[in-house]
Amino acid sequence: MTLDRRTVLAGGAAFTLAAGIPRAFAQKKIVLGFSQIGAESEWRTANTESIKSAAKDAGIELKFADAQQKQENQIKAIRSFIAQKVDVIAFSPVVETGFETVLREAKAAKIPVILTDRAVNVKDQSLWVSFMGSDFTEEGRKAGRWLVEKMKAEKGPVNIVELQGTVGSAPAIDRKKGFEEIIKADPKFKIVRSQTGDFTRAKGKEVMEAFLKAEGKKINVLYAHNDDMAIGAIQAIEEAGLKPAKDIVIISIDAVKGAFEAMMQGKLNVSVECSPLLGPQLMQAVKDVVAGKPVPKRIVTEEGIFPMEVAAKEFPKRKY
Ligand code: GZL
Repeated sequence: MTLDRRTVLAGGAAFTLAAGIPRAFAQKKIVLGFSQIGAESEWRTANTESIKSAAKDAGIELKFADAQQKQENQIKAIRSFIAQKVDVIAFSPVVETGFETVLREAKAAKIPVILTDRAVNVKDQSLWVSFMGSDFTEEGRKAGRWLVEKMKAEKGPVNIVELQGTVGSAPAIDRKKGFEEIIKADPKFKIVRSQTGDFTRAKGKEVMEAFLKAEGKKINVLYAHNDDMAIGAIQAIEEAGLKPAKDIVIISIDAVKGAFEAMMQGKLNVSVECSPLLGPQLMQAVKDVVAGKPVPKRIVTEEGIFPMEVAAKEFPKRKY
């Protein structure tokens, strides 16, 4: 058989030689559509950075949409990705419910969906191929266990105010659940006020001001579902003439740089780690899905807890 310079038969498949590179090897770039919640916190900013840099490193074309914390914008973005026939869709659902219809549309279009960071609450688990992110309930339990240990010598009552994350979001629901599961063992712990601060510094400060007006010096502990709300609340506590981390014990979650700075200033007692660095794992999962390889249904990020006593030592090692 003469070798035609343009066509080569190899392994039963025909490759057209173009510019000397067999077409099969000059593969088209994988296109990933990603719908991000917004830019509400340091955590979210670090998460976005991780996803963008990992896509670049992986040679994956990233179509990135910022929903500004609105579910309707996430749904619109997913529909747009479907229309553009991307290879894979990934997103961090701002709340657990309300995505079933658009996920069915993605399934009908044969576009696999990967959940990152937060879960969705759907009956049909085939609507998404993999969910990677933290165990928020365990994060809440870690916060509760730290408080029980911290207060073991206290007779009580220990009055707690709680700044919840975004209403209806997986982290807000599960961090509350995990924390209460632990503290309910001892009746001296009482959550006297609980309200959402929507994961932002501004709202965290505003709600803490209201808590202080209503409860005043009766507050012993603040449990904030993320560091940004805790940092906002610290400002409110100082403006009320109280000493954060001394007059009011403060527990939060994420372990972002701002939390380490607050702990090194002696204004935050502890932060439970919740890693935003999901980019590399996501890109590997995208490549595996496109290649038809199996991908775990659930990928849990391993995380620690950082009390203020270790903050200065740990800070230089932090990646977000
Ligand atoms: C947790 C993530 C939460 C962070 C907040 O994985 O969804 O959203 O705890 C962020 O800081 O806004």
